[in-house]
Amino acid sequence: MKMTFRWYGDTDPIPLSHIRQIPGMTGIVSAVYDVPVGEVWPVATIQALKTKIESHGLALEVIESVPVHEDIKLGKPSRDRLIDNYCATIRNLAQCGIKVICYNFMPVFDWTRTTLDMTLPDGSTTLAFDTETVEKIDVNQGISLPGWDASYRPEELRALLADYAEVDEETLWRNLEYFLKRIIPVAAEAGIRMAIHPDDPPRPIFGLPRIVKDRADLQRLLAIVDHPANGLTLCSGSLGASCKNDIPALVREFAGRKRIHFAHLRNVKINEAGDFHETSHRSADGSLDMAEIVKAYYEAGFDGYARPDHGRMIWGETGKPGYGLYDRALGAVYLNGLWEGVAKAAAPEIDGGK
Ligand code: DNO
Ligand code: MN
Repeated sequence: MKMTFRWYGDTDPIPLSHIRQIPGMTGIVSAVYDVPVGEVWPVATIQALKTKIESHGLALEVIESVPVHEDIKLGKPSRDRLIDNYCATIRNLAQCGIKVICYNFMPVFDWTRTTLDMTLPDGSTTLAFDTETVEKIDVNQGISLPGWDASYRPEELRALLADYAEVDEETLWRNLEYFLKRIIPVAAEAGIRMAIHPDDPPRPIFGLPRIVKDRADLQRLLAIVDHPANGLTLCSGSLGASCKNDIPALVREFAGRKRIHFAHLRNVKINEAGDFHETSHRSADGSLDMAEIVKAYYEAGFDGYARPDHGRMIWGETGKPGYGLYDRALGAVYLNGLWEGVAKAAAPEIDGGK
């Protein structure tokens, strides 16, 4: 398992020199942020990002994310040009030594939360989702939830939601299939592994379809193009927001089939109403058994990339909610500790089970 850390580029308040000091940190997960969605990422821009990261002794082998244009998800005629561009970006990334591309196929919104700063008993703050709050929102009146307002103007959002009125789950599957059949051969030839991130939370919201939310969806997705280049980002916190998903079992199955290329490791505290909040990574603090999850990866022979995904805001830190330095650093070290424990128990003769 190669531990990595997400970094948002030059505007990220966390310096690479600090990330490098996290024990066991091997690389950065990042993206090109100044190219509009749907356009091609130039080699020179990717190379400059990589050179900067490498100058801090860290690797850049995973991209999160290359966003998928809404017209592709909607199946609009413009998708062919946009998919050509996506393929060009895949080739350019491969040329710069990238190995894994994370992406998602969630209509309109990426992860959805109702608050970005719920206070936990210890005074830290965290991201949370309250089902009732979301159910009360009338999308036609406009949506006001934290983190969203920046992405779309109200009239743009209304137009986009109107376009999606025609897209049910099966249509979205067909559009995903069309996309995968075009991009996976290109990725396979370039030596890139595509890794879809599951929907977060793993259920439809605001009447928008969500199709990457449970075991059956993951199986269906992998079968569309049955090749290692068509793989998964297994996000424990996203899938784990549904009590129906058994995360260690999913890891055993899909890492066993060598189809997990990127592990997002984080914990969530869930209830049966579907509400949840993110917690520290420690098993005792949330609903997921992180030790069992890490053990499942170890036993499946996982040698891909992992990251602590989100963290709480602690020690007075400010910045992008979920993406502070301290709690993610603690998470990374805790997860590496779990790995070392499992590895040593399995093979005590190998130093630290490395
Ligand atoms: C949530 C995060 C996501 C993720 C994107 C990937 O768990 O990991 O924001 O980065 O959905 O496309
Ligand atoms: Mn994730």
